[in-house]
Amino acid sequence: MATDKKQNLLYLFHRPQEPSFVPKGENAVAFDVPAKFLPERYKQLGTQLESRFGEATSQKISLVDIKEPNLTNIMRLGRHENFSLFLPKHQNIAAELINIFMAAKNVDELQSLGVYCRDRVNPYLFVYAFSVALLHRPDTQGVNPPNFAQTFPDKYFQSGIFAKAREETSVVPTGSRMPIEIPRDYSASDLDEEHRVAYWREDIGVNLHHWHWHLVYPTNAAMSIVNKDRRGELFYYMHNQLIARYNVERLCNKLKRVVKYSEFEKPIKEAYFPKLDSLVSSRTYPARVSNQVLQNLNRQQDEIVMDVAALERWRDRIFGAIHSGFVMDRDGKQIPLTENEGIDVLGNVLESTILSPNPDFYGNFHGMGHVFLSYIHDPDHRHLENFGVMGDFATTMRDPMFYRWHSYIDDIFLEYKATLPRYNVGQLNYTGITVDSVSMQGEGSKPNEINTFWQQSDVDLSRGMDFQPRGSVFVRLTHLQHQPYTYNITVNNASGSPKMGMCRIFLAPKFDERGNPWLFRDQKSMFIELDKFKVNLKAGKNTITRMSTQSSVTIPFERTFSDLDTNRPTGGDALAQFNFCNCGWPQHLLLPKGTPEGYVCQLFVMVSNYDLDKIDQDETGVCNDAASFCGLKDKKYPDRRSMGYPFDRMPRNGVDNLQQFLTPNMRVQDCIIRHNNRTIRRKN
Ligand code: CUO
Repeated sequence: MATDKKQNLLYLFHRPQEPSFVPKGENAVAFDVPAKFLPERYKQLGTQLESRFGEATSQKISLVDIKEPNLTNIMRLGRHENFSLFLPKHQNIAAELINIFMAAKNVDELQSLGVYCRDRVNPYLFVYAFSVALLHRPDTQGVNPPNFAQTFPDKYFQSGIFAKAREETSVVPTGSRMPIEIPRDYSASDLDEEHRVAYWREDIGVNLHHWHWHLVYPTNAAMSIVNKDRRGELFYYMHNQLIARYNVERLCNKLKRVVKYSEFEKPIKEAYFPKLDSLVSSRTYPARVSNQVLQNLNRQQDEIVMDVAALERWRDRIFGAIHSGFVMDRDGKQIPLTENEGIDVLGNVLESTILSPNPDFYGNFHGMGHVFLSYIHDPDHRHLENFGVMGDFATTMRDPMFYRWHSYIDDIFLEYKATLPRYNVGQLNYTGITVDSVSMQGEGSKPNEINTFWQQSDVDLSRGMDFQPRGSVFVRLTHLQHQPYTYNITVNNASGSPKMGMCRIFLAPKFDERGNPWLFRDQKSMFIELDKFKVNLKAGKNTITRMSTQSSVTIPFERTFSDLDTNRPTGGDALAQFNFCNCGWPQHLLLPKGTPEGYVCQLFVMVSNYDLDKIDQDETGVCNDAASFCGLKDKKYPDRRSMGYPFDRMPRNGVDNLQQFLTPNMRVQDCIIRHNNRTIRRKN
């Protein structure tokens, strides 16, 4: 059970650029910082600071003495630089800082180390490393790092709003302040056809999910943190689903599926102007104009000197591994890419993490792709420019190039998947179990017809911004939303005895870009997972109902958007349940937008044999509501099948379309997603 003392650690996330001795939060809590903890700059001002901030402080948190950690290497990243987890230099620095926090003997020591480091190291780096430590230390369970969009709103909200927010807070007293409205379209106009899906790419929930996923699955830290069950496979699957979801969204907006970025010498036609300013570096995230070409990198400051040819070399070696069926480790030993575990190895090779068996040989294909693209505007640092949004987990999903790049990564994984044995009928069917009917039904709507619309929600910005005077200041953003709905599934169990099954629900467009029915081999990559859950089947007829809000893919709306401080339960089980998990797809984007005329999709439901799916473990506990994309905290991935089953492989011979793929335990239902172009204000 969480204690109050542990919760004090959360004050370290408040206003990350202000020193720890400045009062934090509505209650004006400050750390009682001993003189030896103060950075050099403040040391000489010791007593003056005491009298200046002492009066404003209503509660002081005392700190235990610690041996001062050596931060020499970590401070090579300046306080006002931007921080990128794609840059090897920054990754190594982050791993070192995480290790310092992980090594603290207890919470008191962690708190002192936190205060000591916070006022010295780069604020983005601090928040990242401290969050990783809180998520992974046994003694800080129940301490939930705050919503990252509130700590660093500059990574999620267009820069224009900050001046307005400042004005609002200095002129208008708390309580009378008006929310600052962010228009739905701000990064481009409809002249740019890619802008049709900007509402999705720039969605705060999407970008928060991606940031949190990488926070839970770091590439470089202690082995105990990185080496999670099937993490390489989950890297493949979660990003595979992002691409599938993006493609469905594109089709709804009359765009073709995304074209993979694999020809590095060709100009990139997609431009992107992010309209984000970093509050830490006081610099704008650079834009990419149309028709730029990837360049060799020579950026001494970032310790990156690398030719584009390196990407091509790594790629060829990875394809070589796929087609020879093994990767080679550092000692030249072959590690076979086995039917079920090969994808996990390949995920770690491609990403690349410290689990990659041979990073010198297979390189850092995925990560350096991000880096090359993020420096395309200033490859040799002659303009002293920073990386673009592609260089930051918190912002990369805003850029159309994210999807082109990850589409290529996905293609490489699919090339591997195509080498695997196909599922035969026995591996798909569940003898005796028949799915007789499926439907999805929104309240007050016709069956199998779901409505989407725009919704406005308010988010409090005050925590991350160094405003005087204080108090809440809200931004009002507009995002896609769908009506809540229920699945109704009838299943017949003819086996004569009770059975257990895993119910797997997916959705895909019924037609391709040209309005033609799909070949199965293409449609299988368009299925987005909507839900997956265990079902008990009594002998005979069963009726299963399940609500859209229960999805194993999403986290609830409140967790994406609300001010966690205000809504946080105060302790006990409630806090434990609320805990941690900001990883998860946003519920408001569970479904694609659809079209005004009604977009035709195929709802697919399969009930598989739970005996072959189950993992023997206790799955109760915290953070278990978005397991499909995020796994279970400190547990095994709760499904023994290959991720993406049954759509993760090429179909058996003779299967050309979805209908031919079906076994009796599967069922398909046409449904319509209709977009209503109106905006509804969310009730707070
Ligand atoms: Cu999530 Cu490329 O891995 O951004």
